[in-house]
Amino acid sequence: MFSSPSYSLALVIIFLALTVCPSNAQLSATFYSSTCPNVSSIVRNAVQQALQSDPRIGASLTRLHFHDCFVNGCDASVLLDVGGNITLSEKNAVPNNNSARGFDVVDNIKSSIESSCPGVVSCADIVALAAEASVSLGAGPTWNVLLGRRDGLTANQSGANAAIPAPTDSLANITAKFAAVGLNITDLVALSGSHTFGRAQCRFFSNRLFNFSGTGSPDPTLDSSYLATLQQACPQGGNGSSLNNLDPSSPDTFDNNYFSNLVNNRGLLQSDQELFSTNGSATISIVNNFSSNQTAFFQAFARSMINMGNISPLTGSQGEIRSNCRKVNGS
Ligand code: HEM
Ligand SMILES: *[C@@H]1O[C@H](CO)[C@@H](O)[C@H](O)[C@H]1NC(C)=O
Ligand SMILES: *[C@@H]1O[C@H](CO)[C@@H](O)[C@H](O)[C@H]1NC(C)=O
Ligand SMILES: *[C@@H]1O[C@H](CO)[C@@H](O)[C@H](O)[C@H]1NC(C)=O
Ligand SMILES: *[C@@H]1O[C@H](CO)[C@@H](O)[C@H](O)[C@H]1NC(C)=O
Ligand SMILES: *[C@@H]1O[C@H](CO)[C@@H](O)[C@H](O)[C@H]1NC(C)=O
Ligand SMILES: *[C@@H]1O[C@H](CO)[C@@H](O)[C@H](O)[C@H]1NC(C)=O
Ligand SMILES: *[C@@H]1O[C@H](CO)[C@@H](O)[C@H](O)[C@H]1NC(C)=O
Ligand SMILES: *[C@@H]1O[C@H](CO)[C@@H](O)[C@H](O)[C@H]1NC(C)=O
Ligand SMILES: *[C@@H]1O[C@H](CO)[C@@H](O)[C@H](O)[C@H]1NC(C)=O
Ligand SMILES: *[C@@H]1O[C@H](CO)[C@@H](O)[C@H](O)[C@H]1NC(C)=O
Ligand SMILES: CC(=O)N[C@H]1CO[C@H](CO)[C@@H](O)[C@@H]1O
Repeated sequence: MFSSPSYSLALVIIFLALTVCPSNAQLSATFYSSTCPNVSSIVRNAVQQALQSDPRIGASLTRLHFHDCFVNGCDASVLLDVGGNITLSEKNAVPNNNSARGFDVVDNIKSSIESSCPGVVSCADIVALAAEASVSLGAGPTWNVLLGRRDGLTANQSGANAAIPAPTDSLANITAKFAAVGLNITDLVALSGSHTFGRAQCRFFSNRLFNFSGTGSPDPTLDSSYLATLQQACPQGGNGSSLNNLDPSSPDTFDNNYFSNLVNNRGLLQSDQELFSTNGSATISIVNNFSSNQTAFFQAFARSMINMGNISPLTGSQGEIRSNCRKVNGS
């Protein structure tokens, strides 16, 4: 029975299914080595050029990859505009509306890639490559970006509202949102280190400054001189869109100062400070490690970016390669 032809045939079919079935395909660092060998340098050059007129853009592109991957996987769903079948875009979801940026730079990168290697590189891979280039050009770590993602055909606005953590979420809530996409607290702490560059609008942390959780007082975990600075920058009734450096000590550099800030009670967002100030939390020792050892942070960050980039990619014949990152093909 074990040597019957039908049993052997079944084994061959199972083997073929495991080998070629698209849903089992893995991302690979060499995915474009024959179809677009220069893709990484095209992306890197475009990001470098964009940084010359906008020193914040690297941070914005890094955040786009996060907001893409947490919603229906890393499928460039965050890039889709309203139009065709897309009625509720992720761009208009609460975490992104008037906040996510870098879409025009992604378009520029896409058009340079199309002129070298038309129709082969996905928008989801462009965002992953742009995040790595941004961190690396900001003096942070480098890593080999795994590639081969394909672009989704849908956007999920309610999913974006539910899955992307809010800055006022408790640490337990944020930990649960990371766990929901297969990321643990080491990933959470390392990836939160992205807040070593970029800006945040007053409206995302003003709840901490005057009447925190209805207590009538500011967030007690906020250093008093930093509090005074922030109260001045973001007065009650002031402009909630005013921008503040997430890491005032080195606003555009990717380093481990974010973690020293946390240890000094100078985290900007509630979600940042919670990593260090939640009594008894296992995140505290990870913050201490990264604040005292930038090499450890860089190593963990690179690994966690790869973990995040692996969230439910579309591969093989799933999805498509968009020709315009803002639209599903044919719409
Ligand atoms: C842990 C939960 C997180 C929360 C609650 C959170 C929340 C926020 C908020 C509210 C802002 C300010 C946006 C604005 O003012 O328009 C921001 C900025 C930013 N976030 Fe996060 N974030 C989190 C994790 C992450 C992760 C995992 C990454 C990347 C891997 C990331 C990368 C960034 C970057 C680079 C910026 C600056 C963007 C810019 O200047 O355009 N964040 N984040
Ligand atoms: C790759 O692109 C860079 C800059 O865009 C260029 O300097 C280099 O010559 C290109 N290499 C190839 C093999 O096309
Ligand atoms: C997004 O922000 C604009 C203001 O720029 C506002 O008019 C619109 O209602 C917001 N969209 C959603 C879905 O909240
Ligand atoms: C939208 O995103 C949410 C949260 O990640 C998820 O639970 C839901 O299945 C997604 N919906 C679709 C239609 O993909
Ligand atoms: C998180 O996952 C990584 C693997 O990516 C593992 O090395 C690490 O020990 C895990 N951390 C925790 C706190 O479980
Ligand atoms: C703080 O907020 C609470 C509830 O939102 C409110 O009842 C209280 O009056 C506020 N206190 C001050 C000093 O504004
Ligand atoms: C609020 O601040 C933003 C960002 O600095 C600026 O673009 C906007 O014009 C300001 N709005 C008002 C009403 O001052
Ligand atoms: C955490 O512990 C410190 C010192 O024991 C205490 O002052 C603080 O109130 C506690 N914080 C919370 C949120 O329980
Ligand atoms: C810093 O972290 C790196 C990487 O994890 C490790 O090899 C090194 O021993 C650490 N340095 C110190 C002083 O702990
Ligand atoms: C610090 O972090 C690095 C990188 O994740 C890890 O290898 C090392 O074991 C950690 N060290 C301590 C003391 O937690
Ligand atoms: C739009 O949705 C309809 C119905 O679900 C589908 O038949 C059509 O192929 C979709 N169009 C595009 C461009 O995705
Ligand atoms: C661990 C956890 O997920 N806690 C809470 C997150 O927030 C919702 C409300 O938005 C609570 O119902 C959860 O229990």
